[in-house]
Amino acid sequence: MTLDQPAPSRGTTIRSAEVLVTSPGRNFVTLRITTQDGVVGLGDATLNGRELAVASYLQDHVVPMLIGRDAHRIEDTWQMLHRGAYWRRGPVTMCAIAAVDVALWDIKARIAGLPLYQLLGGASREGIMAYGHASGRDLPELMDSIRAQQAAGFRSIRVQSSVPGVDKIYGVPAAPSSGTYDYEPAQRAPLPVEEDWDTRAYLRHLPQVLEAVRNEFGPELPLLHDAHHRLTPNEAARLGRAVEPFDLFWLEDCTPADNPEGLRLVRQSTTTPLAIGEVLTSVWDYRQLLSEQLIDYVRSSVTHAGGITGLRRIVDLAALHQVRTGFHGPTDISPVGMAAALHLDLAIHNLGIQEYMQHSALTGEVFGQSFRWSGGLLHPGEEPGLGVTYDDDAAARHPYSPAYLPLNRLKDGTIHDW
Ligand code: EZ4
Ligand code: CO
Repeated sequence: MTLDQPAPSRGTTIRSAEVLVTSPGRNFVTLRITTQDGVVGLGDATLNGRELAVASYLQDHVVPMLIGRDAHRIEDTWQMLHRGAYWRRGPVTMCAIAAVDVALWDIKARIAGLPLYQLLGGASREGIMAYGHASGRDLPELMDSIRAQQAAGFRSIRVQSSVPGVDKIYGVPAAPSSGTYDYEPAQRAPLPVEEDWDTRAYLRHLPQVLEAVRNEFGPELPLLHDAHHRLTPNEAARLGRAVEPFDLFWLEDCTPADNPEGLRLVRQSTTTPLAIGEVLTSVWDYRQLLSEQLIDYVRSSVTHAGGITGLRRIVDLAALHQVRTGFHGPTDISPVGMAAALHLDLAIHNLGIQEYMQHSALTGEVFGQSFRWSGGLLHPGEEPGLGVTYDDDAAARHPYSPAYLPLNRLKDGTIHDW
């Protein structure tokens, strides 16, 4: 077939595709695609703690298939990489596909001379509501952290807390962060660090924390919380019910989504809104969750769910079931992935909220960004394409450094969901 082999002289033919690994404070993998005409597109391929697997997938198996293709053919390229691999779904594959997809959207929008959101249907709103992150080892520290997030402009805030009897817990840095919240769960070390977990202590403690926060800040402030996959459906049902009086915007990952039937029990037991999906990578992963209306918010990211093209399939299925979005936006989504999310957020109708954890100044030395942040709202800006640049010299100053997400153990040493 000649379809996949456009004439090499065409200006939009892909001339090169480079896999770029850098670590300005944390590891990032970026795909840079360049056309014969010299138009450059960037895609984020960062998979926290498994970065080099995606880099190899791209370098060894995807890049050779891209050279010589027409950069304009985004859907065809997506289908080629998805169906053509034979092996389906999974974070490594979908992250690699995402990087190609986003880089091609970046190129298409730069050629059009438009910010990417204009190609996705144009703006559906003035700006994107974003939530920040607060945490504390005790209540006074937590209240200070919430105030610091409000001072940084956030109008919606995720609340994580230490639990008495648990030494190290997800979402709470060992020391209070000054200014920006810079929690990074992946520790730079040759092996994963270990955290611990006690479900009964957590279920007793969290409702008291949320009650204190609600009393301190009043009824208006939207509050979120992440249970990070640690509960059974029955435990999640009990927690959802216990925190109902404190009016959460959402309870995130109350159970692992591997068992969607389990969410039926949670649903029947509580009206606390549920957000799930940061580890899900495909619309197929969401079919039951959405068609049975078992969740309220979709948590996937552009970076991990097959790019703009892959995530849009999930967003549109969610819309049929009155489910809204809350895309995953920790600092392990690179500025390229965040920009792609913001363009999609601005364009879609069923936006809920966007997670926003500001990147460090060091990360900003490598990735130039053009988004705006004001009044608690994000906007991707008006630069053609994604609006993100990549500085090779700055990137070279920060070579890859092994880092892993933690392991989680119960008191008796059993591995638990982290
Ligand atoms: O643990 O991005 O809601 N946010 C989260 C994150 C994830 C990390 C994993 O890489 O759960 O903090
Ligand atoms: Co989460």
